[in-house]
Amino acid sequence: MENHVSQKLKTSIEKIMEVNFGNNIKNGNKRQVYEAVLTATNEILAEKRYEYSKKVKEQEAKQVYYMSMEFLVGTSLKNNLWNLEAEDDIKAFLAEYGFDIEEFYEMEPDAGLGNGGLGRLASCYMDSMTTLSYPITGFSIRYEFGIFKQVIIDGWQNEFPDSWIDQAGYWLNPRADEEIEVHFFGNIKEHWTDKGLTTEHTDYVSVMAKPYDLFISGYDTEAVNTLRLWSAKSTSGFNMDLFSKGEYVKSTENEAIASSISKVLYPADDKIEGKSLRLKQQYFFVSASLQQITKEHYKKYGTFESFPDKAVIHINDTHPSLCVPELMRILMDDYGYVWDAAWDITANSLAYTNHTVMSEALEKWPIDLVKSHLPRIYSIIEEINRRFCQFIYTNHPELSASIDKMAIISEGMVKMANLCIAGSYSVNGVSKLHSDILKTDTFHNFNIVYPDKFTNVTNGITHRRWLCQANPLLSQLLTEKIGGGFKKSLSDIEKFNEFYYDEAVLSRLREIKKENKKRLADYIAQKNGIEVNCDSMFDVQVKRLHEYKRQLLNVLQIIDLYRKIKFQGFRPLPQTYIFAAKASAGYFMAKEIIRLICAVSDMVERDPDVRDFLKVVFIADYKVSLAEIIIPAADISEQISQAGKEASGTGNMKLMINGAVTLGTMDGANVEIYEAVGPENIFIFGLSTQEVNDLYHRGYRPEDFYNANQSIRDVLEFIKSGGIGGKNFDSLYHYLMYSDPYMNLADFASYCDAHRRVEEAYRDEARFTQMSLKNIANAGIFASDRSVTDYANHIWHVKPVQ
Ligand code: 26W
Repeated sequence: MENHVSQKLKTSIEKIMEVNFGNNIKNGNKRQVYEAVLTATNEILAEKRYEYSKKVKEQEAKQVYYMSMEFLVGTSLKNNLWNLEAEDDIKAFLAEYGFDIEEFYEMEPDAGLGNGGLGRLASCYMDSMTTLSYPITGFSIRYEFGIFKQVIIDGWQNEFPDSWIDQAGYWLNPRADEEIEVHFFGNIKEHWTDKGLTTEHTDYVSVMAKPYDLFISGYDTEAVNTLRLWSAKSTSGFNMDLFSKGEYVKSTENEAIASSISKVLYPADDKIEGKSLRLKQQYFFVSASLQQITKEHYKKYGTFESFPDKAVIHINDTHPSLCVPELMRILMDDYGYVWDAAWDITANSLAYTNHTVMSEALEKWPIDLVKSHLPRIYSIIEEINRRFCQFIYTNHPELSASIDKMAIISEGMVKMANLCIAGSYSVNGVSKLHSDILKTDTFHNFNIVYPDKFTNVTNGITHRRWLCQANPLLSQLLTEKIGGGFKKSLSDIEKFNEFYYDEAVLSRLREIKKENKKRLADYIAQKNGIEVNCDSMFDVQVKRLHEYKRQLLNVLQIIDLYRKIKFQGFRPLPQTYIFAAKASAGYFMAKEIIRLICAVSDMVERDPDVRDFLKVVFIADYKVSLAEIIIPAADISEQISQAGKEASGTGNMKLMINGAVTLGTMDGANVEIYEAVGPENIFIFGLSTQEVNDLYHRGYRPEDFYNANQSIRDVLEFIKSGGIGGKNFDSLYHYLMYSDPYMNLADFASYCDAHRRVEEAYRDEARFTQMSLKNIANAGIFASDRSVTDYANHIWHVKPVQ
């Protein structure tokens, strides 16, 4: 029976064809009907949004405000139609007029408003919060250009602008009626009034923040939440005087300066870019969002005493950490609260999640930069720091020696993580191991001062996108065998364990994996011109390119295997190594590693002695929609970061639920995957976090491992001698021989041994399929539905609004 949403959608599509194009679906062209379908779907969400937000207001429900510089949304049409349970109906409706919905899915560009894990996690959480009917609003920036398009030319990464709005802007609902002004630069003047010392901000430069709302759908719920994206524009706009004086460029200068704030996403992932524009971006969306949130709260409740009971502001890593001083500024300067009252409200309304322990990613801003760009904010940070240091000296004199490490302002820098910890009531990591490292290492002094603040919420993924929509064949088999309940609550998927010995199910799983491999093989043939063997084992490593994620270790093992096949008559089972990864634009070593992977791929492709056993493919321009094609086709999930470096990982969870078996170190959430599937359904190798720390302290010398291992010597000398297609990789040879900071050589032998164990397991088809089934059936806890419920119950203390 067709659901009423589908009916409304069809009517609306026809209406839009008439109104927007003076046409009808019968005679409309693909572009027109594409636009009508997206616009109609957006309208349905807008109506549901209106109803739901009314209910939230009526029930005076506590709301979550999720502050993030990144939301890696991907495409939205398929997800929204699937969540609205209208996909099949609309597919059939369009087919009646000769339109293939799959073509519309391909026409929609990804909304790539993020770099990697942190941004995608935020989007998975928006889907889960909405499906579970929790009221949440996401806040970020409407970047005109998202994450760059990656084009590989002669093995070298080139970046091109990603103009996504033209084709996907239909999801963005402009709200000019809710524009907000944000102030930069200028001076602060303090004067005593009858109300005490007040601070005035003068000679500031104003930027107008214009909101665009992206509606977030959920599955089987009345709820629709909002992701509000701020766009920057000048308050003074075009300068007619200058123009009439012929100063054409100068006349548009203000607009250019203002709009540059929301022009482009910084492509840095795990490495800070201390650029002033990045600081302006952070303050811009934080100030606009907090001004809106406080204005709405005050209009409704007339006081901020109740603020911590009605709102929680979540800081997604340190990038929105200016929430701490900005909320203080608003409460004191705009609403006249005294310091202590303002601090009490602030520190009880903010919660912070850390996503990395990489020192180069822990943001610090030069004092002068903050002082010049945000004078009022800096004066408040100074006072927060003064009171914090006082508190430490008084209450924890034993920590006075490490005040420089704990202080918010020290060594000429403003340390954003310390500001977040001092100004939030909750600090959590994103996997058990990571949260332990935060407490025992990264923030151990703070854990002494605030033991109750530190908790853990292990990451999760929305299985509706990453299983049901990306792998419909597997989703169908699960529905047949265990019912459809798992779509709403993934804990049901555990029932699939009952089919561990069911031959029919096991062979169906193999067929499904083969189908998904064919789909990926077609993509690779089209994009890379490489024919991959779908009967070979697909070994996949897809994630941002970073030294600590050790794509280099993966390619070193491949070179070793290549040499064993070519020179030692080794005849392994056919295997295909698939890589996809973007490197931050200025990250030379990461780009060199991409160049090596591409060179190995070419070398193998040109080698008749080897290419029937081995294929290596680097698929360019990794993004959400590409991950949705690669992940369902994977047999092996490479999660090989140096232990202690990957905070959690979420790709590991996506690959697991699609039946890939993990080959990994005991790092991040791999440890919890190991606990979920048991030692016989995962391949673990390498040094543990403790062993890594011990080796560091003993002094790690990569050449010791070179001297002790013939294969390492063979592989490195092969690289040095131009063995890889005659190309020069001296920089990587020296990097491995004389620094190798992430211990690729120390874990090489154990890693190669693990690969031999993988091959042996994969040869036993029935056994391997059972391992695959175990990974699917035990993925329930890695649902982002479980993660957000943990946040809701243990950190945010919010209830669903039915
Ligand atoms: C300042 C530049 C910058 C930009 C982004 C520094 C750090 C980041 C992010 C924190 C990097 C990131 O995405 N971290 C990843 O977050 C995921 C979600 O929690 C984790 O699963 C990954 O392990 C972690 O690397």
